[in-house]
Amino acid sequence: MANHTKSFISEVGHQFNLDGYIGSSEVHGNGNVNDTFLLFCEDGDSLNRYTLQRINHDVFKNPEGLMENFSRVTRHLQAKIEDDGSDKKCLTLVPAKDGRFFHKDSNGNYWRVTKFIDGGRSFDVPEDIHQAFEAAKAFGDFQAKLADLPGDPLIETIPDFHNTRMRFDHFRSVCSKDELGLLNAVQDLVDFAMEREHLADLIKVENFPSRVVHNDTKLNNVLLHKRTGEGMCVVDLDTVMTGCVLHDFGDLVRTAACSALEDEPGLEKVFFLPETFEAIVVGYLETAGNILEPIEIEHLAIAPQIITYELGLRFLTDYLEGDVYFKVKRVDHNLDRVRAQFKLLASMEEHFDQARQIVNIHTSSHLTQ
Ligand code: GN1
Ligand code: MG
Repeated sequence: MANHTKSFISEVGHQFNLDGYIGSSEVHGNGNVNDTFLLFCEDGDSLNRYTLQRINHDVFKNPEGLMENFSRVTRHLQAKIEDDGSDKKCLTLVPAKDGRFFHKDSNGNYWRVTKFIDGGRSFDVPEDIHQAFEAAKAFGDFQAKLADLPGDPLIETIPDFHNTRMRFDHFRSVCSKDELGLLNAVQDLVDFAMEREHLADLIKVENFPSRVVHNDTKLNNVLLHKRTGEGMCVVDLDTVMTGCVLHDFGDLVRTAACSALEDEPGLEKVFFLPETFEAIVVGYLETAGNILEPIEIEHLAIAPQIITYELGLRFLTDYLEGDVYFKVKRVDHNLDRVRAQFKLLASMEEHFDQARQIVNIHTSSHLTQ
């Protein structure tokens, strides 16, 4: 679906209230689900940039409800940022010409536009520990700011998104059918997953405080200030909904306390980084520490293993189903992802005692404050 022509992208862009006219556009980012473009709008002497996204409605079945969440969340965050008088940023929706926050094209695709955030950078792998610390502060701050979101609960943009038990059961059923005959070649990965079934039941959202969380806290979903390195803006709000803070914490650890890319084929390069983990714990507690309950703190050390396992299961399931969900850029891309995630998980398991100690050190002082 990423193959939209430039003229089509311009046509879609024209449905929104942009300042200036669209001079050019380019494909942007490396999301695995939506299609993202940058629009460059010429307005007299100034050049305005916007981000245009097609919402993948095979994945997000209720794009209008999703955009309602998006709008509520960004308005709430914006008001808080203004109250604080801080220089943090939040995504700003640009309305379509009909006043709605999305445009539905003639093919039934849903599009939205946000203002491009200047002055930030995102990283797939952190360059240093400080970046992981800043990202953790930013995601913790995001949760803390949304703790008092008024009104009805947000709609569930993807039901059971982090229901690891359900992900496991689906994986097992796909294995037992093996409709594409791919199972034999990946038996080692299937065995690895089966041996860890107990992880599927350790974090069930219904057993934890129900909060507004991000649910997709990869390191590259936070922009860090280019000059100061500080966390500046949390992006990718499609999965913001009621959930458990541990999935956010865990997913940041998965992507930031890891030595390599999520799909790194050279497995010897993939391992868990305990010092970075510590920086994430400290950064996260600094902003979200006050909202956390003991049951959440008790699961901080295990949470990264759960989410890494869950994502490994999802990638492996997608491989066995014929690459129908995640975008793939090369042959066996999903398999590279599974191997890297399972290698990371094994490395997390080796360091589990150390991770627990790190959490204990920082949370005991936190709890007695
Ligand atoms: C997908 O599209 P992107 O890259 O923001 C996925 C996440 C995964 C991630 C792994 C809606 O996110 O759950 O963690 O890929 N999003 C959805 O890179 O499934
Ligand atoms: Mg995402």
